[in-house]
Amino acid sequence: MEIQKKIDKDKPLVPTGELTTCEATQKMIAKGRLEGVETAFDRAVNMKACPIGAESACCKHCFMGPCRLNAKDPYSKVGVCGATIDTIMARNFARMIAAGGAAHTDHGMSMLDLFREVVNGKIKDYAIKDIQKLETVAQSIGIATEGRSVKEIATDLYEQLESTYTAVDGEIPFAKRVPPKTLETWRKNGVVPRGAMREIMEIMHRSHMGVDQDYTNITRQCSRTALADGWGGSMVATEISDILFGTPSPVSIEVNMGVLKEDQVNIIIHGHEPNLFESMIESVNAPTLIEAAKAAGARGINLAGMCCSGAEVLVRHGIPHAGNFMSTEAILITGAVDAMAVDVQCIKQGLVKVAECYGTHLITTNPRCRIEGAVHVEFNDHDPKKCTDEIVIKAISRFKNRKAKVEIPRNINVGVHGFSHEYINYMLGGTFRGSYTPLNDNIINGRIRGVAGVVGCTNPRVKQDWVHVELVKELIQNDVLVLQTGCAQIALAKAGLTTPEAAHLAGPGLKEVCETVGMPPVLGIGSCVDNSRILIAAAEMVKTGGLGDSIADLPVAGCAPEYMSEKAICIGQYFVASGVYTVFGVTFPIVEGTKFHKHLFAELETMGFGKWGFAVDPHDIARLMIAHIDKKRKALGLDKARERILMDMSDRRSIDAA
Ligand code: SF4
Ligand code: MSK
Repeated sequence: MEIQKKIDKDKPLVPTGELTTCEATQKMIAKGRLEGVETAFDRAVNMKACPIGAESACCKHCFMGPCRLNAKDPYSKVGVCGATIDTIMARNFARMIAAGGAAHTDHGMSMLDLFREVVNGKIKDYAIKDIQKLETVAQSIGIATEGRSVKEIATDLYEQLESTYTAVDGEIPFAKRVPPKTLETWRKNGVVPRGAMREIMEIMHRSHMGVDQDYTNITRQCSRTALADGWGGSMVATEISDILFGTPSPVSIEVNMGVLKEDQVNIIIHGHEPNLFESMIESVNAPTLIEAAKAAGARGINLAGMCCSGAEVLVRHGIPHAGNFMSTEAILITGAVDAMAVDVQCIKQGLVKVAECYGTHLITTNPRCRIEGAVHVEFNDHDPKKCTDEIVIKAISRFKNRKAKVEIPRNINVGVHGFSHEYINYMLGGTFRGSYTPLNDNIINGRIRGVAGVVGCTNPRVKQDWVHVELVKELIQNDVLVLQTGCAQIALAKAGLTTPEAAHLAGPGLKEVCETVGMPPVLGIGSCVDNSRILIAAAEMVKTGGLGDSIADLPVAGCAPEYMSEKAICIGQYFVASGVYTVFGVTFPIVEGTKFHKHLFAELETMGFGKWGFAVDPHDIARLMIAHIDKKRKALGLDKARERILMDMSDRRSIDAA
């Protein structure tokens, strides 16, 4: 085994229990340290965040700079060009949104390219799996379905949805799904998106040196670009993936590193786009490849997902999920992973070194994402199994020649995930009267206090999973129903909170609802592009009635307590622009007390949008979210004031023991 020799054995290391609450990850960090293998956890300790960059008080948009302002005294200086702290921070924020939105919309466009080629018959390895969903999506944007063939409907749908990306003028197709009063706010403020390409191009232009230097005007384009992601690129990705691969409904899945099997060929898929994984499922089930694995001495081929690739397929096929973002290096330290195939987004370059140490094949598959030192086997939708078969063959050869010591943590947890908007509708109302009325009724009668979206990544700057779990425990104990996407839901699944049995941890009202319906108090609904499902659910709550006229009226709040990516900033901004109070943890890339900060954290709400919030401690985050939910309940005339239940130590112990 090639050792990285990066770990300085004489330097005291942070105890693993302070880095993560995930036991399996703790064990693997410790094993890695003994074997001289470094992970992002140790790098984060050694790489202190730059305090000026952390608050976005620097600019390198031209070569008269780079310019650094003083975050402690933000109005004491301006850049060489005269740019103020507000301009600099707003431009940096805009570019984060451009990058995050580009990632989601490019993913969505890839799904739409695939859909087009399936519809016109040029791709035969995939087919339209959910015709009912095809019809519903088509109807939602005014496409006639009655008496028309699947091909006719799908062709029209493709043509309309293409404008989500390419329209140079007008409004994106899914603007038709936005509640009228929310749409009115967008129109009044000039933020209804045109095609994503136009919005991303404009935001890059505006944030160039010497263009937009009014932070309120830059924020307007931030909202427009982010909405082109949430109600555009991401929503198309979700809807087309459902049409092609099936709309999720709840399945019981196993999570955590214990899903690896020592006597089998282990293959991990990590990234975001579902097509690679869908083809891999076929490859690992091919009799010839199973035979080849057996001939190599394995009992079979074991496929698991990580990060959002894992979240996509666990909700459609019940494929086990081996861990979230911060566990991707750690799992390689088990020595049991024979191949890790990746596509796009959230793939740490550090994986290459760790994979090398354990002889694991790290395989890139997407032309957008090659990594120096990784093997590239290109995935092509026209012949997908050529790539996935080759990955399996490489994994089998590594199994046959395994040299690394294998140590698989025994940790396995079970969760029930896959609560698509469609399933929530059915679950609450039944086949013949599927609707959100029972949800709204239970919010109105106070059994459910409100709804929270707790989403996003894990980040080595905070203890992995801890903030997610503590926050969600407190929310459900206060009768707040929690919806989850991305890596967040894996943190909660590992803590056992995504099963119907976890209802006993909820407050009395939410518990009663969960027990009646048989649902968990924490609903895992998909990957990070599937935050669009939360937008659809919010729109449906408004449409159902009794909770106000716009998304901004709803007793809901959002949070990404351990976020790390620019995509998360873009998601946050599209929730804020849609009317949702959205709290971020870890750090916030803006200097507090500045005009731009006040604009994002207060003024946007007075304009009819939501607003941003920030806190690091999970209980502070819960306090902010619950206070906001209560404020909205009060405005709707729903409430006598209710007390927020604070967990004392004995409560926490009883939850931990559960
Ligand atoms: Fe400095 Fe202005 Fe150039 Fe930014 S745009 S680097 S603030 S001179
Ligand atoms: S994978 S963006 S770490 S949720 Fe979507 Fe997880 Fe965040 Fe990546």
